Amino acid sequence: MDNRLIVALDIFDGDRAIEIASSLRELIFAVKINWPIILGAGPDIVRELSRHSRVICDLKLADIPNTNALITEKVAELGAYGIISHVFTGSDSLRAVRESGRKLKLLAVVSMSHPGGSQFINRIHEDLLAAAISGGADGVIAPGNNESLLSEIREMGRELVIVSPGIGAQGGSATKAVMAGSDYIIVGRSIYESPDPVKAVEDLNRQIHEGMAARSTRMNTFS
Ligand code: BMP
Repeated sequence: MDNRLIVALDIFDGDRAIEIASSLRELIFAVKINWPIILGAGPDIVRELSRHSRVICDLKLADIPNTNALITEKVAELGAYGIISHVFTGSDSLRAVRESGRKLKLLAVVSMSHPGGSQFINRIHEDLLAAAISGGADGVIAPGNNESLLSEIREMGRELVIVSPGIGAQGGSATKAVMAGSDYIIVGRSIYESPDPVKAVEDLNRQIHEGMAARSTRMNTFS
């Protein structure tokens, strides 16, 4: 099965996160964790979740190269699969993440899905995309609920892996996002707040596969 769904576990409770990850392991590509669970359950949650799934640490790094490198070193040590970094701080900051976490998949944020995204970041996505590529990113984060921006980013980077949040709670459709260019879909609340997360994931997987069947460009995959 070609799993393209990444589950965002934006919760505090480590045991619940492990329970969700282990129940979904055959159905998803990875889990994505962010500050809520790292602050709620401690950094070892990365190691524990890694027993059940690939783990992408969404720390949205936005610092000078040295600080970014130190954080990345720890994330790699904890056994994560990937890391998410901002790139508006410049290619040198992103390159520090690349060099400190050689084995990590590196995703750079080039545009965002919330309304405030249009205030600054989504206006400079072309420059951010160029900096992401020159900084050594394996893929970029682009909004699944903004199909015109997604298509534009897809057009600018045919070889790019595009990973998209903004589905469900933020209004986007997984099918439409994949048709517009997303290679992987991130979903949080529609899964972890569902009374039946397995069913929620099965429904989303169906929607993603509908998008894949209707898509005109090829799907890119993490190598
Ligand atoms: P939800 O499906 O509950 O809206 O969660 C989306 C997830 O993707 C959250 O973890 C959020 O931090 C992340 N995200 C986002 O929503 N928009 C972006 O532009 C970038 C993100 O990383």
